[in-house]
Amino acid sequence: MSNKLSLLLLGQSQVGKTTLLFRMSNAELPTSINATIGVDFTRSTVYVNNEAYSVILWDTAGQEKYSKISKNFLRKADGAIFVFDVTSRDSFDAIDKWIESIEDVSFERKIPYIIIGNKTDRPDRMISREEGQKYAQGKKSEYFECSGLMNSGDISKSLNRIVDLVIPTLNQFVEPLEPITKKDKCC
Ligand SMILES: Nc1nc2c(ncn2[C@@H]2O[C@H](COP(=O)(O)OP(=O)(O)OP(=O)(O)O)[C@@H](O)[C@H]2O)c(=O)[nH]1
Ligand SMILES: [Mg+2]
Repeated sequence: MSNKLSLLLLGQSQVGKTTLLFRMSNAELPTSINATIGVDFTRSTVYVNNEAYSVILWDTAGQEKYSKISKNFLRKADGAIFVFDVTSRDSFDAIDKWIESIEDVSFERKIPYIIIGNKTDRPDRMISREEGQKYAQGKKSEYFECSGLMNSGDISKSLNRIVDLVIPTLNQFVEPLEPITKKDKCC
């Protein structure tokens, strides 16, 4: 089995995806981060049961004008991380739309995903942990919280978990479409 996998980070602009990516790859956080243009990537190594997995983390742009590009990358991803900002209800509501996109492509194969509420360091929180958890449960998914800025909370735990969920789905056998036989033809 291959020990390589790719994960996609999706969510509204400014929720902190790029910041989380720096943290997940243990890279030093730059003093300022520009809005992502198109799609970018970084690498990380995750250990599951003492086995090393080489992970490519695809960072997408949250800005609406890039949403088509971001969604297209779902086809190439083994798993997804949906991020929202716990101080922005708008960004929380937007998660639904991103999840729908994964459902659009998942007829081809199953793409596991998790949900992260970011910016827990901020005092002006709008979405409680309970609300995030309840939402994730409703989607049969799992919820994590963190602060990318402070490098605190569930950052590595969430990365480990999504890798864990993806491993059994790697090298999934996709049923070939049945060839049309004479029998199937109506006339
Ligand atoms: N307070 C706080 N600010 C954060 C946190 N994470 C990111 N930010 C800030 O939020 C802003 C946006 O962060 P980015 O990581 O660029 O957000 P993004 O989701 O990649 O945005 P796009 O590339 O436009 O989609 C930056 O000013 C970050 O410093 C956090 O955990 N807490
Ligand atoms: Mg970004």
